Amino acid sequence: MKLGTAKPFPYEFELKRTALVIIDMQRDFVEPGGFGESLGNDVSLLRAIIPSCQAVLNAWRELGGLVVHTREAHRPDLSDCPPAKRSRGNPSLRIGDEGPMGRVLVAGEPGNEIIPELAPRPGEIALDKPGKGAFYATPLQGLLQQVAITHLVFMGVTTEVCVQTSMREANDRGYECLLLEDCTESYFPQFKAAAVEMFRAQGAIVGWTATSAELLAALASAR
Ligand code: C5J
Repeated sequence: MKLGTAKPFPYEFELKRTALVIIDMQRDFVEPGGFGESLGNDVSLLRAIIPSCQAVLNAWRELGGLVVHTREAHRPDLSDCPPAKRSRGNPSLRIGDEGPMGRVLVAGEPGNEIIPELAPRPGEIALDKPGKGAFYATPLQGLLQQVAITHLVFMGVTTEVCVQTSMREANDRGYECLLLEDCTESYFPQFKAAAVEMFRAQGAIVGWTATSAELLAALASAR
């Protein structure tokens, strides 16, 4: 398949060698009343991408493509949360504290679940990651190698934090990465815009960008 209008130049991929990676579409980041909102963020910005993410996920599933979901999640004893990470942010609501949807960024808590609109299905990979990147302290690379994945298509939040870190980690590991611009969002629109420009600058130094419409058209022609 080829996305002829991807930036900065066409992106080619084989579905069986490509995984759709959905970063951290968790209730605590995306839903009103969660951790993200408690930090003063407007979650409606993030909620706006749910329909385009759903459209891509549904089309990907119909073609039998591999799907990877991630959650920013720590063990209940916080042994995988370095003090340097926990001590920053909102001092009155830290990682592991009791928040509006259970303990903040702790595995198994209600706020840590992926939103129901994009909930993982049996057979899909769903990973807890204690860092911002999807590869750090997770089995992701081994799982992708087992099925000979070479290309990754990214969606999720937030663009300049966990999506950016994951895409850069993937790029350094040799994956050909595409970011779907209308399937990723930030609480800070200017940070998203800058991150998107950075990914594709200097001849795709981190990877490519495209819209969900472009990908959906390519997937439809493969049916
Ligand atoms: C943040 C994330 N923003 N998933 N996490 O802390 O981007």
